[in-house]
Amino acid sequence: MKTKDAPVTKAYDVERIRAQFPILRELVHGKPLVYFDNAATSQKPRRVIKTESAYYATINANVHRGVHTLSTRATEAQEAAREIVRRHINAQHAHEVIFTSGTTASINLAATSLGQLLLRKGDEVVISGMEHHSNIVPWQLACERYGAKLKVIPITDSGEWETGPQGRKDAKGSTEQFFNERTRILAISHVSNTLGTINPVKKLIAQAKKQGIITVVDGAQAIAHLDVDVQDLDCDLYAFSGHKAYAPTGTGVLYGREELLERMPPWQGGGEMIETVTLEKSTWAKLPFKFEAGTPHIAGIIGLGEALRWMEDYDFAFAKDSAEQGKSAFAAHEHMLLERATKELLTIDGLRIIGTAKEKVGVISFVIEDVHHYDIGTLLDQQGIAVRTGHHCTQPLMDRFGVSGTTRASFACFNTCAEVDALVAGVKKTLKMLR
Ligand code: 7TS
Repeated sequence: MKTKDAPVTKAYDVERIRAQFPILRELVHGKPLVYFDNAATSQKPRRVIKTESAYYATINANVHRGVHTLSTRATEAQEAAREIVRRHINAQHAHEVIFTSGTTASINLAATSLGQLLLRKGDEVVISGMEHHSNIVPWQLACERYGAKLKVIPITDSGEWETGPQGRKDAKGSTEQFFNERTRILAISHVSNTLGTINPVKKLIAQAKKQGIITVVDGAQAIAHLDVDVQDLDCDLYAFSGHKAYAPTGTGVLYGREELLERMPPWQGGGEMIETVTLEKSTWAKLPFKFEAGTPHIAGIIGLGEALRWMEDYDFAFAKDSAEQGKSAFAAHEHMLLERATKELLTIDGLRIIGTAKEKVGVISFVIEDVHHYDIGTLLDQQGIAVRTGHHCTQPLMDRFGVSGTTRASFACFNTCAEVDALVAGVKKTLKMLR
């Protein structure tokens, strides 16, 4: 599809980016694919696909257990990927990076292990009302097991925490009413998958830390759009999925501060995670292996490393020597798409955007009076446009806004203005058919 993009920065060339994603040449129902479901999973650049395939073609072997050459090469490639992740999120040590199958597994690890370490009857865990089910249910399970309580930060009409500068404060203007002497854990998303809100996590983490509360960040929607720096955020744990950041599915990370990870008990037992095993008792391997039982997704992990390197090569935020250093070209481009989509969609009669926070990534959720989101999604698909419809695994948030679901378009670095225009035209056409 020909695009009308003006470069966002002097060097941003969306066609050059698009050329690297083979799937963008696919037709859907005879139409060029317009892929706006990046919050569910992003598409993969050729470099990542090639890296994963090259692993199987040239060095496939199990890691850490073998003396043979292939095993050594596979181990070195996997550990190189760990170092890339460390650098990308600015962790202090590579052994603070634990590989998992995704954000869901990372948060289940955190909730299971932290639950055992910290939670006692009457303790409290604080989450927010915009969490993905993956950052609700594991904490519910942990609370149930230890007799702890879940407390929830409410959400404003614009889709922000009601603790922020715009939100309701207590009499002293403080946000600390959510924390008390029984609060043990704060678990919050960096970016909302449904609303696109970028949450002021750093500020809340600082408040939690003052009270000795352990902080867990769900970074699933942040990793592809923000320059994540775990030391700057000062969080204890940070979870993300590789597949939302141009990497293979089945990959993810739980970053943890060394001192906390040392204290946390393992959550799954098996090979790799032990130091010694007798039939009476086992002892645990050093970090990070204590948390990595079983054979990992080696090809995917190596692909994850390549995806992060690919982002570092193409996104100025990571171009350490560039004049554009610190500015994310991807984020700026996606923001431009968001503004265009917001402006144009709002011209449609009866359309309401759910999530109007000031700070947003390129995610736009909307509902249209008297029209079911499922019908919109199905008819857009007929036009080659992939959007997601439904509750987006945020049912409590849907309840908060009094809707059963939304239609959601989520942008990535390869999307174009022409595609946004196609979405708007597609929604208008859909409404003509339905109304
Ligand atoms: N947390 C957030 C904020 C998410 O957006 C998702 C996935 C997860 C956790 C779970 O990630 P996973 O990789 O373990 O599945 N979000 C979405 C979505 O918005 N549409 O499909 C999956």
